[in-house]
Amino acid sequence: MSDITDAARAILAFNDRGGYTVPTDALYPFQWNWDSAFVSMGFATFNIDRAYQELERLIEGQWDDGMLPHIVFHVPSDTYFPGPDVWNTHHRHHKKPTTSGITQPPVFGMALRYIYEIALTEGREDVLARTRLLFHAALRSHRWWMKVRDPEKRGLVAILHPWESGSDNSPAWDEALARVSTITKTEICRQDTKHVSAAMRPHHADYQRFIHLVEVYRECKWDPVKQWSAAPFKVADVQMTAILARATADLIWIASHLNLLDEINELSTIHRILLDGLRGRWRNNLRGFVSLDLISGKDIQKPTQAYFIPLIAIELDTYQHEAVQDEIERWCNGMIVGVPSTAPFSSDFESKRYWRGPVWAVINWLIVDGLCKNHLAELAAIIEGNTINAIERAGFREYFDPITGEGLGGNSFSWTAAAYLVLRH
Ligand code: 9YW
Repeated sequence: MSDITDAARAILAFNDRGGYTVPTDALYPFQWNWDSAFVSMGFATFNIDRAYQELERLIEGQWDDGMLPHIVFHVPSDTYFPGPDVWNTHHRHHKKPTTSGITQPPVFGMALRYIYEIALTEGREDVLARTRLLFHAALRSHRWWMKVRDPEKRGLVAILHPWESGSDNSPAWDEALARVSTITKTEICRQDTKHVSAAMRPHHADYQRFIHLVEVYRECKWDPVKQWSAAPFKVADVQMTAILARATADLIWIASHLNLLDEINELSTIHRILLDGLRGRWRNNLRGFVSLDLISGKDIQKPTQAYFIPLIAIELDTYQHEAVQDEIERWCNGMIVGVPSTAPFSSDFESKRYWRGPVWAVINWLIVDGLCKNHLAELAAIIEGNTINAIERAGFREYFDPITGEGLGGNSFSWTAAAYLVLRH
């Protein structure tokens, strides 16, 4: 085992707060939904029990309607804004930890399959009951997605807040977010810029809009039907839909192993609906998949990493196959490390600002996976190698400048450590 693999494991141990992992100390002091799913896969490369525990601690925060919240506030901390008081979702929970009121990409189902497969190869029959319990939690959350976030039955699930996307500050949201008011009742006490340079973080007006959205939904008392009608921001997101579709396929795989026939049927229907929805979002002229702004009714054409995420869920046709390969190569041309989160030729590109150019190891992990699934193994190997090199050169940083390879954002970052462990596995 290399020293760097040791270091990656040490980061997961350092960020362990008792069965769950914070993304990084201080900047993000709670349990984040999709971070934990990635982290559980990192743990699975060396500690199956701890991998299961990560997901078990996450579902402690699951809502009665099935939603898996984006943050679980297990233990109070004043180093992050907005905390539980701003969200004010307490009323939904009895003897459960408080949580935020929105969700994040459902990588959970992908993670569960990944760790279950490793457990099986290790002959760990004892994980069956734990797998079953987590499977049902995931299934409840997928039902929530379909019912609550695709009520108009497009085969695409919608986000009501940029924070749900996981790509919070992406230029993909600029136009839709510009319609949201900057007026807030809550005093905005940003903590992020105390930990990381303001030049790498969202602008103040964006934070005002983020908080305005929280207030709108809080006033709906977090009732999903009321939120759908009141939402001033509503985007059918291809990245989210692709992750949900892929996680659904992974749950079908688990259900087959557990011999859960009704669940296989139910999930297969969901899977078909989502694949149909995704296929309709391909644009030949852009050589990628685009999200749909449900308020303006317009395509979101901004070139971001989301263009390529559907590869994890669908098989490309021959034309798409070549187009995607050329497009990814174009984005990576001249970069020390690709794939940039916004295309370098775009006027929105900023190599150091949060989701507007920098490279995320977990996004590359998804792109590598999607390329392999689509038989583009050579390109996948290049991106994988560059990601590993970036981490080895700059450390386990939150994200990387694609032009210089410099490590940026938070330090000792859990999902970067997990990505390293999985890509090296
Ligand atoms: C924030 C924890 C989270 C990720 C998101 C990322 C960032 C938090 O950090 O959001 O306050 O802006 O955008 O994807 O889950 O790592």
